Amino acid sequence: MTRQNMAGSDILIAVIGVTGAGKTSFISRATGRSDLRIGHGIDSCTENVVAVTYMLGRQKVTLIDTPGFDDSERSDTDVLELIAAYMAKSYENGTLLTGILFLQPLSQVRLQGSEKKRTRLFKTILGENAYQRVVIATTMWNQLSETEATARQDQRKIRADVWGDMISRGARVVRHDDNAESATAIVQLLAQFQTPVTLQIQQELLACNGRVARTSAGRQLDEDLGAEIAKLREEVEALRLAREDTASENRDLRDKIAKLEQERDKLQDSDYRQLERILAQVIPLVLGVALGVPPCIVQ
Ligand SMILES: Nc1nc2c(ncn2[C@@H]2O[C@H](COP(=O)(O)OP(=O)(O)OP(=O)(O)O)[C@@H](O)[C@H]2O)c(=O)[nH]1
Ligand SMILES: [Mg+2]
Repeated sequence: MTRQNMAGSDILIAVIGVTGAGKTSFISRATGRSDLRIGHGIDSCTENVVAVTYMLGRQKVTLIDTPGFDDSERSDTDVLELIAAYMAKSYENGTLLTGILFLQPLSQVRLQGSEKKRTRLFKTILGENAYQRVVIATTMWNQLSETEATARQDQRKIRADVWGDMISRGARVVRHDDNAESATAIVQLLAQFQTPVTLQIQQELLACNGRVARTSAGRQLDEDLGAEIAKLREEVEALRLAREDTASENRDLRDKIAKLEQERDKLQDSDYRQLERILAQVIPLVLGVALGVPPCIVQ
C-alpha cells in the first residue's frame, strides 16, 4: 500500500467523539476554515460525515468530520450507520485512514455511564489493532482549572475501561487548547504514521455484507440498548407497584375520611337536651343499683 491513499490525500484522519466534543471546531482551527458549522446551542450540529481537505506544508491532509454519538436529534444507531456507511465505502474504494483523532471533552464532573458506554462503542468501531493509531485529544481545558482538568484526564488514563487499554496498546493522550497551533501540532502527530490503518468495523462490514448489526460495534450497541430497555422496564414495574401501594393507601384514606364524616354528621345531629333526657334516665337507674334499690322503685 502506498503512503498516498486513493482519496489523493497524504494524510487521512477520522475525527470522532461524542456530540459537542469539539470535532468541527478542531477541524476549523486546523484548517483555518470559518465556514464549517459549529454548534453553539444545546442541539447537536454535524449531521453527516464531511471530509475537509487542506494543505499542511506540502502535505495534503483530509480531516473527516463525523456526527457525534449522544446526539440530540438522532439515535446512536443512526450515527453508527452513518459512520459505518462512510467507512465501508472508503475501505471498498481503497481510501484508508492514516489515524484516528478521538476528542473527549473534560467538562463532565464525573465519569458518567454514558461516557463509558460511548467510549466502549468507539473502541469496538476501531478494534484493538487500530489503537496504536489513535490520538485522544482532551478539550474544554479553558472551562475548568488546570488542576481539575489534569485530574479528570488522569482519571480516564488510568482506567482500563476508559482509555487505559487503548494507551497500553499505543494510543496517545494529548491536550487540545482550542487554537490553531494546538490543532496543527495534533495533526502533525497523526501525520507521522507511515502506513494506513484499517478499522475493525471496515473489515467486519466487508465480511458480513454490510450488516451493521453483525459488527462488534453493532452488537455492542444492541447490548447497550438491551440494558437500557431492561432498566426502563424495571422503572415501569417500580412505578406500577408504587401505584398499587398508592391505591391501597388511597382506600385507607378514603375509609378514614368516611369515618370522620360520619363523626362530623353525628356531631351535627347531637342535641344536648336529648342527651340530658338520656342521662336523666340513666343516672337514677345507676344510683338505684348502687343503693340496692330495685329499678322499679326508682321509676
Ligand atoms: N471552551 C471550549 N469550547 C469548545 C472547545 N471545542 C469546542 N468548543 C465549543 O463547543 C461547542 C460545540 O463544538 P462543535 O465543534 O460544534 O462540536 P462537535 O463535536 O462538532 O459537535 P457535533 O457536530 O454535534 O457532533 C461550540 O460552542 C464550540 O465553540 C474547547 O476546546 N474549549
Ligand atoms: Mg460537528
